[in-house]
Amino acid sequence: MIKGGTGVFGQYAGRRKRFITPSAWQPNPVTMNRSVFPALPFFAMLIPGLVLVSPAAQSGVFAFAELLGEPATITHPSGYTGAAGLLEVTVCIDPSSESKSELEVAIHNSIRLWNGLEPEIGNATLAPESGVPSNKVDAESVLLHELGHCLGLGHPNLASESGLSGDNRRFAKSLSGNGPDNGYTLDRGADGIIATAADSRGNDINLHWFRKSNNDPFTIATTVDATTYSNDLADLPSGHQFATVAGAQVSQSQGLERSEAVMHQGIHYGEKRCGLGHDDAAMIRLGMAGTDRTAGTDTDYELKLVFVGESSDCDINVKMGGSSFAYCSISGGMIAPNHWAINAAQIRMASSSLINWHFNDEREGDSMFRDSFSSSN
Ligand SMILES: [Ca+2]
Ligand SMILES: [Ca+2]
Ligand SMILES: [Ca+2]
Ligand SMILES: [Zn+2]
Repeated sequence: MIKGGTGVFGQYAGRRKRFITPSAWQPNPVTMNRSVFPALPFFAMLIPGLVLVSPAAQSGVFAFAELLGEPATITHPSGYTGAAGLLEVTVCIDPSSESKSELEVAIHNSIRLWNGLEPEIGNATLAPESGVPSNKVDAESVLLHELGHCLGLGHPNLASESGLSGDNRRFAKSLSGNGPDNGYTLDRGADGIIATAADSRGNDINLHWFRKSNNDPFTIATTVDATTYSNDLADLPSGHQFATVAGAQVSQSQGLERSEAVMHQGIHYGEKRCGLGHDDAAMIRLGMAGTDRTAGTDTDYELKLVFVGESSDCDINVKMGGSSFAYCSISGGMIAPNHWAINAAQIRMASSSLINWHFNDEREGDSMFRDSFSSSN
């Protein structure tokens, strides 16, 4: 859908790509504000068998950076205009959704995590440790990921939209580069491990923001802004060749408990991501540093997601039902050079008749609240 007279519109889902770029489009931030609506449905394909046969398969990136071909892009949640303050983002369940009471628990728990911004090591567990049956997909983990897209985050890994398959989707998100090496350059480097600092990526153009001091996405800087994070490879620590991705295999290669960025595409049957990764929290905080990319100034915002209830009139509307596995369809406008804000976001998750969803019936945080009352006698 293109709204307005001029616009850039793009849609990609898996291997099918379609781009329409009206010739009238000009990169002018003043006039683009209202008229530019890139819409990117993101989704993780789940192929039964592939996931089960390869259970080991599958900081951060902003939505629109790849579509626009512009590494400097930072995408903010709905409502941010460049002014300081509390940014409330509303979340609704569409009245026509399936499994509304189950989704409400998943939304409650996911909002708690995105609002908390408390990264965890060991956040990605597999069955049986996860508590998710090995023949089911954890709806809450998928919703948590899709909410991240709705807030402006992309995949830190090349993912399905690269057109690549299998393990190659785990390399760090990049543009493929032009010239003689115009495809993705997928050399694992001396360590043989995908998506590490030793990767040799030829002319691929990095889109993955990393912590300048250590290029370690399983850590986070005290202050997150453009003084501490970059996606310019020239800012990597000495000896590093590319951005390290917060993928499960990389975490285990570092001797950590299994950890993976929530925004890393690809989830397995029986897997649960029960907390944010450091990379996820860092990307939200980088956005919160605002249009000047400097923390502690009058462009900074605090992000607060708020659950409203049953409606289709929120900043983010969630609906279960339909045939695609899961995606968040977003549109946005430019608010400043290289800064975009989402202006509409819809999450769609497949019908329970197609995906064997697991629903967590525990509202996190509530039990602790009740305990604090009972302990007072
Ligand atoms: Ca490597
Ligand atoms: Ca290349
Ligand atoms: Ca700022
Ligand atoms: Zn995704």
